[in-house]
Amino acid sequence: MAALEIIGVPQSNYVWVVRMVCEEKGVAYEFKPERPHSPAVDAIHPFGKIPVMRHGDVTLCESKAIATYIDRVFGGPRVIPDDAKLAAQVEQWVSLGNVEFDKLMIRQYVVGYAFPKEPGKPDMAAIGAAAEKMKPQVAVLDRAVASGHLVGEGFTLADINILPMLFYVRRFEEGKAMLAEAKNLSAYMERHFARESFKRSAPPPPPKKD
Ligand SMILES: N[C@@H](CCC(=O)N[C@@H](CS)C(=O)NCC(=O)O)C(=O)O
Repeated sequence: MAALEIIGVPQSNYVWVVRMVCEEKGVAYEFKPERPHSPAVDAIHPFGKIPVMRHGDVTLCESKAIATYIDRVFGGPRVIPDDAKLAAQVEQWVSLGNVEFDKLMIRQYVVGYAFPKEPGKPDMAAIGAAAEKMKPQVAVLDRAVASGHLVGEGFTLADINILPMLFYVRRFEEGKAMLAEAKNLSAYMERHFARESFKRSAPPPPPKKD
């Protein structure tokens, strides 16, 4: 069988998701670190975003599509259940993750800190406003993971999709405080951040500042 290639920088939460799917299922893959809009990415994604995937003559973009392909084509535990209701619930949480949580938690809050428009000067007013808006989202997730998983009785793509976002939010002051107060979510993070699949697909730690 042709090699499975996952393309994109490891720091991207969505690249992390598809790599974690591979690790969770025990699927071997070649990781090709490429930035958004590089020629290798532009050749597959119409808007140059990461991750993208190549498997023989199959190329794909969009993390959900890539994860679904890997789940169906390769062996290992299913991350999207066969059961129609559970599969639809996974779809629902992945969609909420990508349309609601990522937009606020990553694109506004985390990116506000990590990539400020003026280097070294994060816009604290915008970050504070994003943090306020995150509170109801955190409350929703805290209720949703009371059983230990977002969907059904098992670990699914719904969980894989949200874990890298929570990891990044917890790196910054307001996010850390908010998540510490969410007791179900704290227990959920402790449990799943310890998974081998999460650790093996994690980005390298950022360089230490002097
Ligand atoms: N819906 C896409 C989102 C991908 C995405 O936003 N990737 C970011 C990195 S985490 C990116 O490539 N950003 C570059 C850009 O927006 O130009 C997916 O699920 O794969």
